[in-house]
Amino acid sequence: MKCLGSQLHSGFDFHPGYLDRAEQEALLATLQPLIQAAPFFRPTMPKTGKTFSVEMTNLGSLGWVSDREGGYRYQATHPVTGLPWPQIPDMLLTLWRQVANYPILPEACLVNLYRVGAKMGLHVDGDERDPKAPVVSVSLGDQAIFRLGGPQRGGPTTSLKLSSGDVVVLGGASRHFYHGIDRVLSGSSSLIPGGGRINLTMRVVG
Ligand code: MD6
Ligand code: FE
Repeated sequence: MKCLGSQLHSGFDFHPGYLDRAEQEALLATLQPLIQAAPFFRPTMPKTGKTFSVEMTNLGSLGWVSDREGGYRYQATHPVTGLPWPQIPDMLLTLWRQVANYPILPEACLVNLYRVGAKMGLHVDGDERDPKAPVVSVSLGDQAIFRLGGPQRGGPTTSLKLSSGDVVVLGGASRHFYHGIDRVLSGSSSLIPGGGRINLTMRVVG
């Protein structure tokens, strides 16, 4: 466990190399048929309808989606196929039990796919009702520059390079800190066929 300077005792945990290469390959192999059943889609922004550069899908009883008409929300079905999301695999629930330090299991696992040029602007994960539950994030594939700020937009930020197998926990106060992905270092990992980065974020929706 490592804390970052100003985020000390904020509930932010960083576990570099939490999954070794064999575990990363096993997790990716487990994900492949689930992603085939619930293909990546490209969400759009509320109101503007601008498309995200990140492609997304979900696992669990609820999944996070966004579109111009409905805005940010959780729903039980895939917006394109109309089918329920595949279950969160045991491997991920086991990881949650190991690092989340929280008695309730996540209902939602958002799967983000970053191909060349994709990034994610600074945001707070704010669509969940349980404010005490942490968000647990697992990174696979290419390295990414993760930016972590504080509770207010425009405050100081710290950058952190996330590599394949790294796990981040946003708990406590950091649960509501601004964060985003500035860029992905294309070609930095051989894990994902076709290249890119997958990030899994498990959440208790409440
Ligand atoms: C990403 N992660 O790593 C984006 N959210 O691709 C997130 O937005 C995130 O890493 C909540 C908690 C941890 C995270
Ligand atoms: Fe987030």
